[in-house]
Amino acid sequence: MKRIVALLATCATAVGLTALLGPQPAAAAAGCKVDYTVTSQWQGGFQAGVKITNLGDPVTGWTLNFTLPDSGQKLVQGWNATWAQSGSTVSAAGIDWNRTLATGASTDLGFVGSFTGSNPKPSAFTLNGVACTGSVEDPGTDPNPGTGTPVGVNGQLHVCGVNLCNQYNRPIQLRGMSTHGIQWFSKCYNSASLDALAKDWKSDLLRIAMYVQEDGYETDPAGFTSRVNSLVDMAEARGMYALIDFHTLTPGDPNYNLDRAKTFFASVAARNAAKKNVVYEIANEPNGVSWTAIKNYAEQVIPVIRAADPDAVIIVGTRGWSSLGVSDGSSETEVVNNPVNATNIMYAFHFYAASHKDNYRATVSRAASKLPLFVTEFGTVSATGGGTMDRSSTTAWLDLLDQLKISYANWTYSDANESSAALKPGTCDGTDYSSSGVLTESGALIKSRISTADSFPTS
Ligand code: IDC
Repeated sequence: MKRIVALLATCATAVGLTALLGPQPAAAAAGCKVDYTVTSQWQGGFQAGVKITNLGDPVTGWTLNFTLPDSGQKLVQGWNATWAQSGSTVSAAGIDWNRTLATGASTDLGFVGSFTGSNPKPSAFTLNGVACTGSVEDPGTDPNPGTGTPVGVNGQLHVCGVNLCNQYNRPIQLRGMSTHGIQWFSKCYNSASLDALAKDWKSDLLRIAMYVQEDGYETDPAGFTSRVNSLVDMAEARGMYALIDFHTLTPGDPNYNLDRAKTFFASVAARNAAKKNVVYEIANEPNGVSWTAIKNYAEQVIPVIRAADPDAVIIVGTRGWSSLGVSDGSSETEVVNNPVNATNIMYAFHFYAASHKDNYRATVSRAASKLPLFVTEFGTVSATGGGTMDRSSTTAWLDLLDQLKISYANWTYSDANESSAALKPGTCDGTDYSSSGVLTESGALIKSRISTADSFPTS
């Protein structure tokens, strides 16, 4: 087939082609649509999303080409494809998990570019040499709208490349909420509140924050293990993923809790091994401790989980309160250069939008093409969990995470008397979790982001 295509190309102007080659199969239908969006722009630079939709016959490999405007635009770095620039032409070639595109299928790429002067849209988008002039009505991503929960649609998750992938081996983003410390706010996690989370918020996941210290697990291991398990079941019954968060915080060295972690994870992994909705987060926020020490902890806890539950995704906290080291003056390179020796794992990144801004976002943009990242905790406020909500920083963050398909959980689905809480104080003493009146400013913003339709690929 390749040979014929090459020949056709060479002989494109020749007459009598049919006579030359004999009867031809009908030419493959081709066509494509490109949605190009500048998702953020700053002095001299910008980030763009490029969504390709294949409107022709299925392809098993593709290259997208486009022309940068004559304004000093340059490709700096791209993701979800192999990117190159030659002169003003940029090419992006499909990679292992997205090189097959069925008819109507889409894939999202993105890149960071630099520019001088103005920043117009690139032109002449082609897919495998065919101009992407197609248009489609909003394709709608769920073929059976209203049916299927996040777990029902996506099934057992795994890590593929730098992405979280579903049972169809396609990258997905999960958007959801974290509990507050279950030792303090257990009254907030009941049938009514979890129904609201699944149905009204359309949350894909519940992160179960089990503090180890601060009156948490260490005071009653059996009791907290059983409380976590029952929340896993409640999430499962509603089709939500459950992130089991071993919420270490103070002391910051996870090795302080190594024996407890082994005991806890051996138990929850054995008990939940057959479930498809469980993801393990082995250390919330290591701090004041080196990456080497965190890695050493991870390499002792991960095998304990694997022995009982071999196929689950496991998330490893990172240095500097899960900032990939940035809050400790380091960067993601310490992880890239010395990754945890295990497969099917991701790395945690946390941010608080009022405290962590452009340099943290730049880190995530860079790291996302090298490391599988999961934002297992973030706040719309300052790192204290209080203060004023930062709407613009939160929006910039969530746009970035959507673009990169990075999953996230917001701190917190609780009625704590602090601005990071999504529910107003006193809500959990009542029965209404659904009306807009129970939402804080942060809750309203986050619910509006989480409750939009998911676009989980199903083939
Ligand atoms: C905060 C809670 C607050 C509690 C404090 C100490 O919001 O009510 O008193 O912990 O336990 C984190 C941590 C998370 C923090 C949160 C806000 O993972 O436990 O919760 N935060 O400070 N990292 C950065 C911020």
